[in-house]
Amino acid sequence: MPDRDLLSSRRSFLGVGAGAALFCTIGGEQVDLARPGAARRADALAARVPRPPAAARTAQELPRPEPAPGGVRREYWIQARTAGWNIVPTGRDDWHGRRIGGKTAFRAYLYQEMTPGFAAAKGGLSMPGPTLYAEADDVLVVHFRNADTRLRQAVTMHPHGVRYSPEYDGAYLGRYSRAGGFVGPGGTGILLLGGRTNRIEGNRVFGNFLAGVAAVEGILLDKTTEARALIANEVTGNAFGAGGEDRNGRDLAYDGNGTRNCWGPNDGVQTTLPAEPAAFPGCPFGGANAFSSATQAELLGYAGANALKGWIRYPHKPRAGVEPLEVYAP
Ligand SMILES: [Cu+2]
Repeated sequence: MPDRDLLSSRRSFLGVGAGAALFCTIGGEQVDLARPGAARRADALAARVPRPPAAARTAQELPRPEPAPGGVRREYWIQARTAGWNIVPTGRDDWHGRRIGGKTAFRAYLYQEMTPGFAAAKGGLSMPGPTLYAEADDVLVVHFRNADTRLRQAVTMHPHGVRYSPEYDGAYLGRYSRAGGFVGPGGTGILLLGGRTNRIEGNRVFGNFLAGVAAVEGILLDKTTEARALIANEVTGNAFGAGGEDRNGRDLAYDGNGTRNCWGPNDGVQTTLPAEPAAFPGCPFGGANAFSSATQAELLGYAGANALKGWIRYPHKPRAGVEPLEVYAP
């Protein structure tokens, strides 16, 4: 068999040793995977892949599949995170009946099912991810977030065994990727992107490196532009920063868009964007808020995978039974 076929033959794939060259192309650059440090270089390149323009459209604008008669909507909450993962848990290639030597454990992206609202872990981290159960005529609604803080790469979730439209394919398609094909790392606790009369009340908000609660004009809404403005939203009675032990990068961030949006009293607010307290009037507040195009530009600059540029990192407080998300150190 000629050498070039080794790479395309699945049967022989595991037989390719260090002597053969395995290349992968990320963001237009080629990485020789046989070289020392190649994985780190590939990860660094993947973290720099820019957010595709088509991925800026929000999922709310997309046509929503509805259940067929007799079916129901079944909602799941799933996050992606990296952790150490052994890709050859038995140490053997049972297909060819031989041992696999060398390094078999790597940092890998894994899926984790969460309780509604991403409140708590429901299962462990795994690859493949959890099985989602539904019956014929149902619609599966999957809330998916990128909760990784180490590799800083956009991720996706691609369905199998169900019918879906291209909008929900969850595949990276270069500059044509849809929103579900490029889910960047987060860092924001609660985000209002436009919206009216939302009450954010009684939450404990801590450990978000970008911002605890952020509110920005909903400029991504192309069809219903009248719904872009933030109107009469209230952020009161929340506790920020877990008693000062697990601070948010910024507790509050707001571009000042709209009218009658008010911000307090809240406990533990130490840092805001912008810094001026006047930008965050307490509740109740009537009248126009003070719009800042500079603040809006800064906040929008942190959209998607660019969120990491805006991170302000504080140590997470250790908590029993919870593995803290570690901070990536370049
Ligand atoms: Cu597929």
